[in-house]
Amino acid sequence: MQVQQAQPVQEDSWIPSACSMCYSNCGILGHRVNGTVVKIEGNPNNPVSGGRICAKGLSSIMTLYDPNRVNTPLKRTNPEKGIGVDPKWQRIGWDEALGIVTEKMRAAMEKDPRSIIFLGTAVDVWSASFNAAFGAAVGSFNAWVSGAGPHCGNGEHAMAGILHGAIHTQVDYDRCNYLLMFGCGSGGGSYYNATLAIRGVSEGKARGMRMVVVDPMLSPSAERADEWVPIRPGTDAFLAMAMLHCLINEAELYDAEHLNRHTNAPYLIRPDGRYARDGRTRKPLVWDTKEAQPRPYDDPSVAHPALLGSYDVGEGLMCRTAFQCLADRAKEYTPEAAEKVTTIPAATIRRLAREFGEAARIGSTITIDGKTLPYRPVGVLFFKGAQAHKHSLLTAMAISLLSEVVGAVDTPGGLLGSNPRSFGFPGTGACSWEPKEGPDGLLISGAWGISVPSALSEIRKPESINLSELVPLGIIATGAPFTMIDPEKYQLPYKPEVHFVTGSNAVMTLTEPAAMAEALKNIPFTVSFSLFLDETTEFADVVLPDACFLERYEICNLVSLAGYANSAIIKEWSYYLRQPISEPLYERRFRNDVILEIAHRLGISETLYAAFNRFYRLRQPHQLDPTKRYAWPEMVDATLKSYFGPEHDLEWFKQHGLLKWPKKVEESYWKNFMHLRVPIYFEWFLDLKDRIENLKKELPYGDEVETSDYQALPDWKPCAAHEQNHSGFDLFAFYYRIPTHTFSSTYNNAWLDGISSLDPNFYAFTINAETARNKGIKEGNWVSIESIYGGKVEGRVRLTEGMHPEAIAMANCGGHWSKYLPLASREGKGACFEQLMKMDWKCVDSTVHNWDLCVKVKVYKVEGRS
Ligand SMILES: Nc1nc2c(c(=O)[nH]1)N[C@H]1C(S)=C(S)[C@@H](COP(=O)(O)OP(=O)(O)OC[C@H]3O[C@@H](n4cnc5c(=O)[nH]c(N)nc54)[C@H](O)[C@@H]3O)O[C@H]1N2
Ligand SMILES: Nc1nc2c(c(=O)[nH]1)N[C@H]1C(S)=C(S)[C@@H](COP(=O)(O)OP(=O)(O)OC[C@H]3O[C@@H](n4cnc5c(=O)[nH]c(N)nc54)[C@H](O)[C@@H]3O)O[C@H]1N2
Ligand code: SF4
Ligand SMILES: [Mo]
Repeated sequence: MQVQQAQPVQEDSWIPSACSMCYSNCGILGHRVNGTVVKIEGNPNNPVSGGRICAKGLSSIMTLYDPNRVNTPLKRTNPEKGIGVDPKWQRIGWDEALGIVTEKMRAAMEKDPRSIIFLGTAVDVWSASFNAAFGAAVGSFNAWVSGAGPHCGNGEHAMAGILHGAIHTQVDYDRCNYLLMFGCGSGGGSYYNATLAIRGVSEGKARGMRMVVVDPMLSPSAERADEWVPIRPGTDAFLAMAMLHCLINEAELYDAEHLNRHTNAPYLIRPDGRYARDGRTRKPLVWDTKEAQPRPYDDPSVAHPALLGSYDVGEGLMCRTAFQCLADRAKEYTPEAAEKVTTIPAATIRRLAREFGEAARIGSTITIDGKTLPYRPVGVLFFKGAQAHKHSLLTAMAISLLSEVVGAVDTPGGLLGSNPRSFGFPGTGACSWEPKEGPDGLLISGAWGISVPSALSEIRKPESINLSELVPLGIIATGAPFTMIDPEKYQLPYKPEVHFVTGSNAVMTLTEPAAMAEALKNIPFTVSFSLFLDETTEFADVVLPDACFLERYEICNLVSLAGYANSAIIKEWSYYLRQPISEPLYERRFRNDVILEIAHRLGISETLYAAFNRFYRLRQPHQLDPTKRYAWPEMVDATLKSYFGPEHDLEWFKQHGLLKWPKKVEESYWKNFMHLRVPIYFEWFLDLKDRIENLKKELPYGDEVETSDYQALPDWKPCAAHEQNHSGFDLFAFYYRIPTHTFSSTYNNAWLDGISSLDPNFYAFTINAETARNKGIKEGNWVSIESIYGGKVEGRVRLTEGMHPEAIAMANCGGHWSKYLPLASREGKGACFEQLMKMDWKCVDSTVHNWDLCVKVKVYKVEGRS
C-alpha cells in the first residue's frame, strides 16, 4: 500500500472577500491552504452580514471545484439547436474563440449595434455598470435578465422608488415591534440581506417583536412567525385594501401629521381624477381649513390643510382630498368581502389591522443621537409571492400604503428605503447622493441604477428588445422573448444578430421552456460566458469558461445602486472587495477581462474606458485615460482610489477587505430632514396612461398593451389564474424559495444537494393533507401536476397542514435536464415551475412587466409508480 505524504504547509491564509451565491453579498473569509480553498466562513468585520453566512455560501467551494464546470472555450459543431439537442461541443483555444466572437460582433455592429442583445443574471449585481459601459462602447443598451425582476420585484421596486427613493426596502429590525409580511421570505433565508434579516428577525423576536406572515404556505419565514395567515394565492391586494379600510374608515388609525406633511394626501382632486391646480402657478391645491379657501400645496401660511373631505374650489367644482379618495376607494373593500376572496376570516382582518395600527404608536417620538424623530415601530414587507401576479403594480401600491398611512416610513422602527441618501465617504465626499424634488413636490430618487420611475419618465415607440420604452414604471421590462420570437411584429428596426450571455438560465427561469427555446434559437449567434453547460448554454455557439466569484475581483456596492448591499438598517456604510480566493482554475478567465480584450479587438476600448469613467463616476486624477490599455484589476484599483483616496487602493483593500464608516441619523431616517412628499394618490399615473394610449394607436401590436392598471388608487383585480375555471383544475400552483438553493443554479452543488435532500419538503410538491386525501393521494406518492396550459411536471408529494387547501407548491427551480449537470438532472430533484406556464401577454402585468406566477392545475397520482 502506498502512503501519501501530507503536503507541507507553505501557505495558510484567510482572505476577505464577498459571497455571490445569491444577491445578498455577505462578507466572507476564504481559507486557502497551499493554493486550495478549504473553507468559507463569514467575515465578522463586514457590517452587511455581521459574520454570518448561509449554507449556500459555505458550499460555494463545491461550485469552485465542481468537476462539471466549463474549463475551456468550446465551439458548437451541430448547427441544429433545441432542447435536448446535443451541441456536439468541440474544445477550442481562447484565441480562436475570441476570433469568432469578435467577427460576429463586428458584423452585427456594422448592421446595427442594437442587434447585439445582452443577457445576464440577478446575482451578478456588480457587473451592471461594467456591462453598461461595454454596451455603450458597442452602441447597444439592449439588455435583459430573464426572470430577475419579472418574477420577483418589479412592482415592489416601482413602489420603493416612488415612495422611498430606493430600489427596495427593509424594516428597521432593531426597533420594529410588529412585522407584517405578504409573500416575502425575509427572516427565512431569502429576500434581501438574507443573513442580516435572519439576525434581525431572531433578535427582534427575542425583544418581543410580533411577526405575522401572510402566505399560502407555512413558509420558512412563516415557521418563525407568531402568526401564519394562510391566504388564497393572488389575493393580497384585496387583503391590503380591506386593512386600509379598517385603518382609515373603521378604527381611524392613521398618521394625519405625516400624511399632511410628507405625502400628497391633502392635495385636492377634481372629479376627473386630476389635481385641482392654482390658476397662476399650476401648483396642486390644498384646502386651508383656517381661511376656508384653496391654496397651493407649498404655501407656508397653510398650517392645517384639510386631510379629509370635499371642498368647493370655485364655481361649484367640488374636489375631494387625495386621502378622502383613498378612504372612499378602501370602503369598497370590507373585511366581509375580503373574506370571500382571500379566505381569511373578516374578524382576523379587523384584528390584524387594529394590532398593526396600534403598534405603530402614532404620535410617539424617539430621540436618537440628540435628534427627536417620529417613532413608528411597524413595517410591512412584501415581495415575490404577493406581487408575482398580473396587476402587480396595484398590489404593490395597496400593500405599500399600509406603512405610509400610519407614517411608518423612513423613520425609526418603520419601513426604510435602502439608502436613498448618502453623505458619502467622509475622506473624499465620493459615493454621495440624495433624493430630489420632482414635479408637484414629489420626490425623485437620487440613486437608481436604471431609469427612475417618475412623472418625467419618457415614453416613446419601442426600439428595445424589452419594449421598455412602453413600460416607464418597470425597472426591468421583459418583453424580450416576445420580440426575439417575432421582431417584425414588434417593428424593431433591427433583427437580433448576436446574443451576448454573461450567465442566466433563461430557458428554465422565465416562462415555458419551449417558448424560450424558440426565442433563443431565433438569434443567429450566441456567445455564453458560463460556469456550467446548463440548459441555456445548450443554445450557445461559443462557450467561454467564466471565473466564478471565488476566482475574481469586484467592488461590492455600486454608487449607481445606492450602495445596494448597504441596507439602511445597517449602521455603517461599507464598500468591500470581492477578490480571488483561488486563481482562476484551468483555462477559466473572468469575463470582464475577456470583455476588455474583445473591446480591444473591436477597436472600441477608448469608448469603453470613457463610458466606464461616466458610469462609475470616477473623479480626477483617477479617471481612466482612454488612450491607454487597462486590465480589469487596474480598473478596480482606479475606482477604489477615486472613491476613497490614493491610500485606499486595490492593495489596501486586498489586505483589509473593506472600508467602513458610521451612518448618520440624517441618512438612515432622511425623511425627517428633507421636505419631499410622496404620493398616496398616484395622479401622474393617469398621465402615463394617456401618453401610452396615444402611442398605442401607432403600434400594430397596440391591442396587446393594456393601460387599465395605470390608476391613481389601488384595487384588487384577478390575475389569470382566478379567471381559469376549467373543471378539474382546482388548485393554484406556485413556487417558493428554500434557504439551500438559489433559483436553478445550485442544484448541481453536491453539498447543497445533500442538505436539501434532508428536508422532506425541498424536492417534493407540498400539498394540504386533507386536499390530498380527498384526491386519494398519500404521503410520498408520485404525482403529476398538469396545468390549464397543458404543461406537466412530476414528482413526489409531501402532505402537510401547512398549506392552503387550494394550493400546491414546489421549491426554487429543480427538474434540470442537462446531461452536463449530472447531480441536478437526476429524477426526483424538484421541478421547474415554468413548465406549467404559458408565454402570453395575458399573464404579464403591462405596467411593470411582472409575470403571473400562479396557475390553475390538477393533481393526480401516477398509477404504477410507487
Ligand atoms: N422555477 C423558478 N423560476 C424562477 C425562480 C425560481 O426560484 N424558480 N426565480 C426567479 C427569480 S426571482 C429570478 S431573479 C430569476 C433568476 O434567473 P437566472 O438569472 O436565470 O438564475 P439561475 O437559474 O440561477 O441561472 C443563473 C445561471 O448563471 C450561472 N451563474 C451564476 N454565477 C455565475 C457567474 O459568476 N458567471 C457566469 N457566467 N454564470 C454564472 C449559473 O450557473 C446559472 O446557470 O429566476 C426566476 N425564475
Ligand atoms: N435561498 C435563496 N435566497 C434567495 C433567492 C434564492 O433563490 N434562494 N433568490 C433571491 C431573489 S432573486 C429573490 S427575487 C428573492 C425572493 O425572495 P422572496 O420574495 O422572499 O421569495 P419567495 O420565497 O419565492 O416568495 C415568498 C413567499 O411568497 C409565497 N407566495 C406565493 N404566492 C403567494 C401569494 O399569492 N400571496 C402571498 N402572500 N404569498 C405567496 C411563497 O409561499 C413564499 O413563501 O430571494 C433572494 N434570495
Ligand atoms: S445569503 Fe448565503 S448565498 Fe446569499 S450572499 Fe449570503 S452567504 Fe452567500
Ligand atoms: Mo429575483
